[in-house]
Amino acid sequence: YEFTRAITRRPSASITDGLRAEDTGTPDLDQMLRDHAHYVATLKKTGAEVVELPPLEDFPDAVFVEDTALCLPRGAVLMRPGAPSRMGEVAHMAPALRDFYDDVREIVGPGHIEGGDILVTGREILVGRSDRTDAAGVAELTRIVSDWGHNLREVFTPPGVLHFKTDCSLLDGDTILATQRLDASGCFDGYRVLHVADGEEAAANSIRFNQFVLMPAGFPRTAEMLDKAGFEVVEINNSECAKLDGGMSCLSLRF
Ligand code: CIR
Repeated sequence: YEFTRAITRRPSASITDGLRAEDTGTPDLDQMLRDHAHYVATLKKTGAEVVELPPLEDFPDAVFVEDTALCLPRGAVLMRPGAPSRMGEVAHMAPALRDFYDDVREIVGPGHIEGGDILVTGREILVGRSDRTDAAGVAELTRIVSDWGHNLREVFTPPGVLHFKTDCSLLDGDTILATQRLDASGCFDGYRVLHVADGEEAAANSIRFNQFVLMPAGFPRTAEMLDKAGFEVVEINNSECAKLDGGMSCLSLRF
């Protein structure tokens, strides 16, 4: 959770065509741009260098950069999204990663894996199988990260939940914020787990970035719980990304 850099991408007008499980309204670009600017400014406030890549009109979901790569201390891995419309985003991310990493590897398939299903903790890498991430994708990533000395553990994203990190986030090396439904699967046994408040499940897609916990706004009981637990919470409006099943983690690659 201590980072010196992040990569983001500005939302494009095509976000109105972004993928969503359920139609809850058309995202508003101006509002999303304001929220995105607040997000980027918050990351920068920690002293981190934040790369802001230009919008990609041809890829409506490209603002959700997290799904295109995994950034680790010794190298980065380009993902192979399970959503066909998102596959082409990866090639647009590759040059930005090569600016920072000498070792950039790639999931070549046939499996699929998206960054939203990967949680890196202080002791291991958890990967949740989901509609976007399959066994072959997990197996290919396992081979790559074991070269860099990481243990990877395959777990499962609850049915109906887009990504593993839709329902959890890392608060410190050993502490996880999670929904009850995900924690009930036992995947966090041995960790300290804080639960989001009942009815505030969407608050689980938060991120710890240096001194801050960036949280989607509108979940007051979870925000208060985190505050009492000693975390410095910054609430960021997420109404427009939420219409596309996106939250705080999706909007950046952090390393
Ligand atoms: C999608 O369905 O792929 C996008 N609309 C949302 C991606 C959210 N990404 C994430 O949770 N890491």
